[in-house]
Amino acid sequence: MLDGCTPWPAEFAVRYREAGYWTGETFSDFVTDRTRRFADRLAVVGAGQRWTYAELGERSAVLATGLARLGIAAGDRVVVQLPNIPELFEVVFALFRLGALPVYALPAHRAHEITHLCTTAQAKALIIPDRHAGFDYRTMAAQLRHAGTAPEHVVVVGEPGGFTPLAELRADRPDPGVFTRPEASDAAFLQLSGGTTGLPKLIPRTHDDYLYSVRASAEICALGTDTVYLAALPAVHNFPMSSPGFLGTFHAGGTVVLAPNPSPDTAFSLIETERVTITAVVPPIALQWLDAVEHGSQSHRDLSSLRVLQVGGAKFAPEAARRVRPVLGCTLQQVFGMAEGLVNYTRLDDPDDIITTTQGRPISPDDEIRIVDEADRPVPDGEVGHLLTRGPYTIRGYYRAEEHNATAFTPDGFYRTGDLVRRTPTGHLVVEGRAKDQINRGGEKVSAEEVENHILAHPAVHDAAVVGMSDPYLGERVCAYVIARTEPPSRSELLRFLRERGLASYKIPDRVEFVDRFPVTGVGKISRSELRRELARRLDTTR
Ligand code: OOB
Repeated sequence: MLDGCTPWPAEFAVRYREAGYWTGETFSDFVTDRTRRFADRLAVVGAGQRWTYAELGERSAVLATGLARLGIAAGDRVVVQLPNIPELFEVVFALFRLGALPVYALPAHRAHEITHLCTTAQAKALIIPDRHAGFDYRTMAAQLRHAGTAPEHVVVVGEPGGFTPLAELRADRPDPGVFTRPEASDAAFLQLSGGTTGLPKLIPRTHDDYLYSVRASAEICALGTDTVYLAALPAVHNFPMSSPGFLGTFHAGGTVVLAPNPSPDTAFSLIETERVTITAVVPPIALQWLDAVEHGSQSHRDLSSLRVLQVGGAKFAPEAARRVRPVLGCTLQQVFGMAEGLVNYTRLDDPDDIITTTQGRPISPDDEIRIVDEADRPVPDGEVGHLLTRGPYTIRGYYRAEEHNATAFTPDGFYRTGDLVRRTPTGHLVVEGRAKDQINRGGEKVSAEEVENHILAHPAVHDAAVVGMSDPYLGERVCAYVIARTEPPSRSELLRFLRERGLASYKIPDRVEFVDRFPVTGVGKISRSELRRELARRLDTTR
């Protein structure tokens, strides 16, 4: 196994193989098999291009040959930072054919994060676009070069600006002699942790474990050759990649449509013209979509092909969840997952109240769920506690992070998710917040999520984010950031509204800030850590 990874103990590996979860299929097998099996079907639509599976297969074979000539070999790590363009799949499939490991970086990452990824992964190459969303990635790469932290090769999709153009690596003819089939039990790529603070940690996922989650997700989401999946979020994130995402769609022989951004305008026009059947968004985007249909600008769009809207990545408030079916005319599927492994889905045939009030249940019968108190003791059934998990597609350790692993995992291999959850009698999980997001107001615990849900119920409110602000007397107080729809309600009106909903007085925000937008992470989740920092700055200047 790749140095710096933690394998599953042998008895677990045996069990997961015997149960049929780990089949021995590798990503190089996946590429060869699916591009042949579905050869004539449409695989990818994006950036003005339409590729069949056969074309995707051929392109990746040709590029693999060129990458091999450049010196990329089995086991090498390559940081892939590409937006939602078809070349992303050409590159990733080429790397899979070589047995090289993509390290997935979000388009929103900048020199700071990319340096960290390149150094930690000891990457052989970095693959970037020329420009995207107003940012020049070549300038960033030049900065890395200057600092001596750039990998040996920098490959650019588009105008190379002094680096290696991807176009030049497309060999005349593919040479299957360079293709390498790795071990299915070895790491296939490095995914990033979704942490909203600090630098992302690297997550080694094996062929065996990840392909199991892809197959099982495709089945849960009922994907088939008629599936048209819209990648509206950055495709390299775990959610649009495998839950069931583009890999689930390729597994099933469907079509992946790439959206350059998830705005209602862009996404709805693609849904309409490509007859999209399923897509995935984070809650702030879901709210934008709901508002665009309900209050105007996009109400004329034909979204009738859409069967499933997946919402995940952060808590989707029940108040908002209930609007999905009436407004968009499709089934909501809540997805509570993490790049480290465990993914929960509400099932497509779950009753509406489960779909709108829970974050789903695990993929696998062998996903072990423990809900514990501060001392790792199980809490009584139905009560809120810290979620620990272990299973056939949840990692046993981060990449090259021995020290961190000692606290991020229990001695018997459970991953400490940092999430506070409770389990319903039906086995569904309800996320009550991040342990870190709980506000401790003089000993009274306030769940940011709960207060946000109440604020969202106000008709003039578009979105809300609640964070703790430090306080000399109580330790912390409650601050609500609110985006209003048009006319913001007055503070006193909003607070009265919350009291009338029967919210305990210690949960009523001590401070309300109206803003136009929230700071977000690379995948578009609200960044509470940035909000907290912003609040600290504000408090500092008003003191
Ligand atoms: C997904 O993955 P990451 O790695 O970016 O973030 C994982 C964390 C979870 O530990 C949890 O704190 C939060 O994001 N989260 C949710 C959630 N889905 C993720 N919190 C509340 N409700 C949800 N539905 O975000 C991710 C990976 C695969 C599929 C979906 C999301």
